[in-house]
Amino acid sequence: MKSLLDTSSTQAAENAFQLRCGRHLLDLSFPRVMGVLNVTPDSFSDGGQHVALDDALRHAERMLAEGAAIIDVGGESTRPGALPVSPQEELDRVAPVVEALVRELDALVSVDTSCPAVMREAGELGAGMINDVRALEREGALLAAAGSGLPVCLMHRQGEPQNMQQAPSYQQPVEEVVADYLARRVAACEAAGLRRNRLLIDPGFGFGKSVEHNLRLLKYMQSLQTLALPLLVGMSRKSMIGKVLGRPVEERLPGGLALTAMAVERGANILRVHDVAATVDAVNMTWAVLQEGGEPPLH
Ligand code: 9MG
Repeated sequence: MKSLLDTSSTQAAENAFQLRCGRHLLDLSFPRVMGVLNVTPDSFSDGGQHVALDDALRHAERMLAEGAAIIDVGGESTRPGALPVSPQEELDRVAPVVEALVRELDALVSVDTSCPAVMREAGELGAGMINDVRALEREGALLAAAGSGLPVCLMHRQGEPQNMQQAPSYQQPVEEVVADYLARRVAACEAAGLRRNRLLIDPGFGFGKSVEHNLRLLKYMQSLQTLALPLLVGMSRKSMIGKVLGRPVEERLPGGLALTAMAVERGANILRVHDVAATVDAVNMTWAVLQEGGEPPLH
């Protein structure tokens, strides 16, 4: 008979909710917020504001104080129509910021990149995660990510930023994103030596999807749980909100919070957002309902 003092199974259950991210252990037993820090001159919703190192640090510090668990640093814009940058240019933008966030704030930093050279450098710089909107499809990315030792978020997209919103087309969006694409990328990662306990998945809202595709993916997002991997979603300020509500980018927060609540109810583990404080409140409120009260999580 199992002793009441034997906590091994409880610990195993708890560990299933923890993600090793370099020096950090990320607790995913409740939904976490990832703050967006773009270090590009052309990012769609905060373009050019946080390029200077000091500004980037202050902005990240504020997001952490507001409850962000992760800061996602990106040096190549992925907004529709964005042009690619060279690996060196991307490294020059990202590296000093990652280094400073780790050194000055001891932050858990995710690096938003598809570039193998940047992935290789990310671990060395002290980053804790790789966020790849191309799901490690670029040549050399699987090997680079595997060698970094970091967890990787694999995101679905159709097309490339330059053309992805021109005519997105699916027969069955949910099945094609989950079973046809993400499941295959997970298998490719495992074949390259990236174990499942280092993988997260993301349906890629807005990446080669019409408004109808996005709404359907969110409505049926529970389907992603069949892959039994942590689920990251990014809908903050995206055009799906603008198109449904007729709002410009700076007026999309209320719509985004509604989507956040629905995503949490459907099993999202990480919410990638620009507006951290408001999102933390929305997450905590939704979580309190799902838990039927109790303490809100300490973000
Ligand atoms: C970089 N980036 C922009 N949008 C994103 C989203 O929805 N998910 C992830 N993982 N990254 C994103």
